[in-house]
Amino acid sequence: MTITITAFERSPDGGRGLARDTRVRWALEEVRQPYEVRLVSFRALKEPAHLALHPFGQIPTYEEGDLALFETGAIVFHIAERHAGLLPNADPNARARAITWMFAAVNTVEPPILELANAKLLEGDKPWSKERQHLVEDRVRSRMEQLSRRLGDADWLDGAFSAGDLMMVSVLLRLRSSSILDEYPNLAAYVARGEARPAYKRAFDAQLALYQTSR
Ligand code: GTB
Repeated sequence: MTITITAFERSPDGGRGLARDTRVRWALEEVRQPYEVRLVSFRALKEPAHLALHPFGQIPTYEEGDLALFETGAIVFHIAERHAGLLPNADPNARARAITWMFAAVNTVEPPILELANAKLLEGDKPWSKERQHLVEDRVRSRMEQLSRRLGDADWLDGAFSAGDLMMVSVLLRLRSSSILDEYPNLAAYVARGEARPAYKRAFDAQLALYQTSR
């Protein structure tokens, strides 16, 4: 059955892979599933046809036959459940821990990182923005400190690479534009390991090519 995902018609990040379709593409590449991409304009995101797929009017969505999903955590989990390669199969406890890391990525680590991006993008011109930005950066650092301590000198968060790492690296990539990631060399190396995976490279190149050809 054909898998179709949605992505921005014009990516505001210019194809740097920061829009959330990249993590879905990455998961599909890891499990070697072909997919098609439907590009959606900002206006079309809020129109009924897209809202029927995604109640919050966002990308990405995932369609496969009768199934339509939104939320990257749920989409990547679905892909990982259906295809071998992203979740441990033999050990149910290891599988549960990998899923836990997926939730940790979107529930615990992503919120302060998003807050930082919003503080810069949406509030940068406010008179109080500098002061607030320090507070927000400290909240990010606090999470990075904890994650860095847990990762230690391991390659991945819990044994072999899993959907938990895919989600966590995807979330951390958003920190690239600040210097915070480099304050934690093991996390910077962790992100680089994720980006070096052939599946990530294919996903990144695919979204970049799309952006370049859609300009
Ligand atoms: N929790 C949802 C998920 O994980 O699927 C969040 C989805 C989401 O935020 N989608 C964004 C969107 O559709 C695109 S990725 N926004 C349009 C809207 O809400 O109207 C967020 C994003 C956008 C741009 C950059 N960038 O330019 O760097 C990075 C990330």
